[in-house]
Amino acid sequence: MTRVVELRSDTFTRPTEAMRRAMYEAEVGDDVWNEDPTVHRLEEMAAECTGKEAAVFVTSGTQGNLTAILSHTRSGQEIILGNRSHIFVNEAGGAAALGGVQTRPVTNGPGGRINPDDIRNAIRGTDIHHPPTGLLALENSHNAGGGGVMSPEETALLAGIAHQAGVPVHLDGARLFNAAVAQGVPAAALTAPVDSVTFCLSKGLGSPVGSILCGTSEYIEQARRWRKMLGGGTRQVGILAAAGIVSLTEMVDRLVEDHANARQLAEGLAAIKGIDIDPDSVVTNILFFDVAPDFASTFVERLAERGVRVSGGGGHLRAVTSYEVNRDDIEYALAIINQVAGAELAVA
Ligand code: TLP
Repeated sequence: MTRVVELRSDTFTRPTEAMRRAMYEAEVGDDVWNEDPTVHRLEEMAAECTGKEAAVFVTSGTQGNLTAILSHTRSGQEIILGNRSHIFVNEAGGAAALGGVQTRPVTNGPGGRINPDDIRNAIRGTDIHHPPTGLLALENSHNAGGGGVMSPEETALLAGIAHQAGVPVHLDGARLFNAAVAQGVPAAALTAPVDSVTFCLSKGLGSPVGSILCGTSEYIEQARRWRKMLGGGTRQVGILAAAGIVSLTEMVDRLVEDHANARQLAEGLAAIKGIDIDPDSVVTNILFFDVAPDFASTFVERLAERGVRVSGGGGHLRAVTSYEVNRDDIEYALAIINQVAGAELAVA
């Protein structure tokens, strides 16, 4: 059997043995009736580690972000967000389709950074020709920005600009704990400046399903109604929350290993002819590398045939590390990439 090194995404992680056991043993109730004790426990833990009053379990990051947007805005408003943010690029236009809100993209620079002046300039005034600004949405770590992170200070600066104009701030923290661990700060330091945050249990934290939306108690009450409307009210979901509790207790601190592995992969890739990457830009578990666009799809196919799975297109490829990829897998992947690059990219 071909050895597989799964680098397409940390979403491919399968639940650990401890999660499967916790799921089997979970005490459950009907969560639409607010009677699932395991969900309550997970929501309390999530609120505590993000420093928010309350939290609600949602089925995915996409549902969490959409629920957050619907709970902050009303139809006809505009939300400011990065032009390479997941919400803008990868969430099927849900905010426009279901929330009636217009998106106003500002530039995500290297690492996903946003220039504070761009936010200042994007906030609308009172001119009746313009849609009122209803929300600023940030992302940390930044997926398309190669897993780049925002510090508590940067977050506070950007959020402060919005708040000064009376605009609330949502953080898409799908990989919030990667951002926290990479900077050696508590997650709550990254979420203190924002009004709401979504984080995912089903990425590097290994749960099979689930994300959490956190905010004030009043806001989360509203979010529960929107979640219901979006079909996200689920029943004995303590089965999933049980895995989520394992994610938060056992899977956070070890993310440093994924970051070290991503860094090692980046350094190895940088030494391969035909591959372009700056290893210093890799700070969490996501890395992008460039190959000649003409060869990219053959390159990805040849790697996949040899069990090394990366994603992306147009010469801009992505690799994501997770707990299912160890040091030895990184070395193996680099050896395969080296061989395939020698055959496919040397002529590029
Ligand atoms: N990202 C997925 C793909 O959709 C690209 C991945 O493999 O990285 N916010 C961010 C920053 C994300 O990276 C993702 C998923 C989401 C939200 C959405 O989460 P899900 O997939 O649970 O809806």
